[in-house]
Amino acid sequence: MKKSDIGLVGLAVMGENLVMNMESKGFTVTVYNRTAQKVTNFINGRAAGKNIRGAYSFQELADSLEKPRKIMMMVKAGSAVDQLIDQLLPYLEEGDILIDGGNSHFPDTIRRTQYVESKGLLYVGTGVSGGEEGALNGPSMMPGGSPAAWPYVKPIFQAICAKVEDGAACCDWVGENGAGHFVKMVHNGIEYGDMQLICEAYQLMRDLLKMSDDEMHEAFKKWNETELDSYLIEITRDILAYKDEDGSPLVEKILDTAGQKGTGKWTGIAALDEGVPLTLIGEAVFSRCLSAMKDERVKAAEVFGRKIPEFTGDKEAFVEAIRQALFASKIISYAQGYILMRTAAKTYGWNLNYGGIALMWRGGCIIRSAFLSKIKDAYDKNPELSNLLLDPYFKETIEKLLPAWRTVAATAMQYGVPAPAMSAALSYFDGYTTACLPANLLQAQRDYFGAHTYERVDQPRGKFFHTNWTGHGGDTAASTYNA
Ligand code: NBP
Repeated sequence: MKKSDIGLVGLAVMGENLVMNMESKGFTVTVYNRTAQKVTNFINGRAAGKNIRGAYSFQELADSLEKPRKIMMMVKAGSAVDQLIDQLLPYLEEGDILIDGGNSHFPDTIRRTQYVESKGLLYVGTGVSGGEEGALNGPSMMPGGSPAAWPYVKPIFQAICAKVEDGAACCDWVGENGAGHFVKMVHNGIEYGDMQLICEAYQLMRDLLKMSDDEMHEAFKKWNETELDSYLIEITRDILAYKDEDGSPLVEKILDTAGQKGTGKWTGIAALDEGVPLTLIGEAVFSRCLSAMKDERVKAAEVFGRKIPEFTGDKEAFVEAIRQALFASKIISYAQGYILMRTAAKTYGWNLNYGGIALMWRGGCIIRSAFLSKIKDAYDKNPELSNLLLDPYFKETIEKLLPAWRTVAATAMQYGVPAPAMSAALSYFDGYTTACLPANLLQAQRDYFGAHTYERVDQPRGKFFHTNWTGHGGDTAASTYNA
C-alpha cells in the first residue's frame, strides 16, 4: 500500500465515519486510537479490505504518512487535544500539519495554532458539523488556523464535505487561528436558536391551539415546503409523526428537560465579551436551563395553578401567523449571529467571508436550510453589510412578516404561553429600529449616582458633561479619578 494521505487519531463515532468518508473519496488513511483494541476492531470490521491501515504507536503513524504529514485529531474536546499535540510533536517535522476536527473552544485553537507554529509545524482547527451521518456522507466543514496549511488539506476537505445542488463544496477557508472554531461555535449557537424557535411554535400549537401531534406533523410538513425548508423542520415533522409501541406519539412521553454541551453558552459568553446583543441565542440557552429545573417548575405550576385560557381566534390563521413569526425570528437570530462574527473578526483580526460561511452552512450541517442561500446572496451583493436586516430582501421580508409576528408574540403573552425567543427577537427588532432609546435617562442615572458623565444631543459626540444633580455632590466626574 502506498503511504497514507492522512492520519486520523480518535476512532469514536465521528472519527470512524470521517475515515470511511475519506477512503470512499480515494484517500488512503492511517488510523490510531489511544485504546488499541478499537484500532484492531475497526481494521477487522468496517475498514476490512479498504485503503485504511492501523497504527499502534505514534512512530508507526508518522512513518506511514506522505509528507508533509497531515494528522487529524477527532478526540474529546479539551485537555485531550493538548495532551495529544504534545505526544505527537516529537514524531513530526517542520511543515507537517496537525488538524483538530473536534468541537474545541476557539481561544484554545488560537493558543494551539501559536504553539504548534512555534514548533515549525502548521495547525488547522476545523469545525465539523452534521453528526455521525454528516461525517460519513459529507459534513459541513469550517477550517481555520495556519493559512499555509490550507492548500494541503483543501483537496481532502473539499472532497469529503457536503455539496449543495450546484456542486459547490460546503467547506472553505474561514480564517486565521481560531476563526474556524469560532464560526462553528456560532453555528451551534444558531442551532440552539433554531431549535428553540421550533419548540416555541410547537408549544403554541399544542398548548394554545390544542392541536394533536398528527395535526402538528401536517403543519410542519407544509412549512417545510415554504421558506422554512430546512433539516430541523424536516426532523420535527418526522418526530411528531413517530409513534411509540402503544401507538401514541413518542415525543409526548419524553421528559421536558433539555441537555446542553456548552457551545450555546460559549456563543452567549462571546457575545457578552464583544458587546453584541445576541438576545435570541441567549434566550435559547436560558430556556434550556429553565427546562432543566423540572421539579421546581412542577412545584411552581402547582403554587400558581395557572391555566391557559381557551383560544377564541381563527385557529388556521394563527398557525400561519406562528409560521411567519418563526421565520421573522429566525432572520433576527441569523442577523445577530452575523453581527457577532463581524465584531469578533475585528477583535481577532480575521478576514471572514460572510457569503462563504452561509454556503458552508447551506449543506451537511444541522442548520442547513434553503434560507441560507438568501444570506449568501445578501453578503455576496454587499460584503460590508452591517446587519442582515438592512439587505433589501430581508427588509422587505421582515416588513411582510411583522403583523403576524406581533400578533403571535402578543397572544403568547396574553394567554401565558412562554415564547421567549420569538418575543426577544421582536424586542430586538423594535429596539434596533428605534432612533431614540431611553438610554438618555440611563446616562442621567449613572451620572447622578456615580458621576459617570454623559454626552448631549446639542453638543458634538465625544464631549462629556457632568451635572451636580443634588446640589451637594461634587463637580468631579468619575472618569477623572476612576478610569
Ligand atoms: P468523543 O468526544 O466521545 O471522544 C472519544 C475519543 O477521544 C476516543 O477515540 C477516545 O479514545 C479519545 N480520547 C479521549 Br476521550 N481522551 C484522549 C486522550 N487524552 N488522548 C487521546 N485520545 C483521547 O468522540 P466523538 O463523539 O466522535 O467526537 C469527537 C470530536 O468531534 C469531539 O470534539 C466532539 O465534540 C466533536 N463532534 C462530535 C459530534 C457528534 O455528533 N458526536 C459532532 C460534531 C463534532 P479512547 O477510545 O481511548 O477512549
